[in-house]
Amino acid sequence: MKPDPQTKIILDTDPGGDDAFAFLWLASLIQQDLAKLVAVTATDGNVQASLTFTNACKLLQLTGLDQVEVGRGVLNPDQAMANAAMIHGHDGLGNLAHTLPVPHQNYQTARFSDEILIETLTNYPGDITIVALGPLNNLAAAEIKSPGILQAAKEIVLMGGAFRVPGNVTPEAEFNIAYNPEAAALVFNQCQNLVILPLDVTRSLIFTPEMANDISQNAPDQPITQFIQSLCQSMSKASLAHRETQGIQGFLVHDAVTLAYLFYPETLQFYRARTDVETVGQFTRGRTLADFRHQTKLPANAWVAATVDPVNLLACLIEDLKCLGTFS
Ligand SMILES: [Ca+2]
Repeated sequence: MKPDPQTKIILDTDPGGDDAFAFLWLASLIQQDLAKLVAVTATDGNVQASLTFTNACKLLQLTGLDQVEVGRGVLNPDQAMANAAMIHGHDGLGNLAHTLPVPHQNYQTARFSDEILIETLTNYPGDITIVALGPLNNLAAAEIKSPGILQAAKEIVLMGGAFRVPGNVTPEAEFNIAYNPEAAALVFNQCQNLVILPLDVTRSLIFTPEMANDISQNAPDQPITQFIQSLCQSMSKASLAHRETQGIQGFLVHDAVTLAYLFYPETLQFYRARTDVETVGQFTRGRTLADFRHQTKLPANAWVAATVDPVNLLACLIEDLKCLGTFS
């Protein structure tokens, strides 16, 4: 099933190595007229807000989408959780950001991401899909300023949480939720239009250097394919060092799974549930929960991905990234 070609997407992102792969996948789908990118709302997360803004601008420039507005991330008031530069490099893009084109957008003069979210959702109620790839600082800020605004989104498709598997930054919590649990809890509590792609499904999405080679072979000299190769090498090294891939050379393209849901839904299976975020536990802060009890409970607010077909999902990603190489 192909989505409505008029599907309008806001990408809320903290690039981020795996964000970059989601970005490139979306760029390919846009070039194939399957999606429209309305705005990018950068968010504080993997690295600080100024860097995620610049990285988002650079990725847009790389893919010929630099006319799209980029918002600057609302800062996370709680700085207790370290960012993820140990995985994504000090620049957020595997220390490769300097190899990408210099953006024309300016962080200091950019609008804040929550402002863009509020304006766009107000102008297109029921028509915007938010694809959220980082901590939910911007979404929560928009909801606080304009209560009810997030329900105006068609869907909020987010990568985050760990329901029946361990976390990745604490024994119980996944990074995007743990970085700002209060923001995540607010979004979970105010919305019934959530689609959650947790670690439960992303842990088996290992993108390997062989896959990068496969994508590159038809256009090895293109900046995009060279970036894919280099980023894969850099991320794989960090991921192996942090034992994220069961000893396999490669890295987890967590964020890309959001696009699989939107464009290749046959690669995933979901359950409908009431979900919540723990905000106070000494050991469980940032944990995500689904209520599986067979009794009266609060209404469901989310579809949660439970299983994935990683071979088919990665094959779809690879085929679309090959198209991107030939477009550039
Ligand atoms: Ca991310």
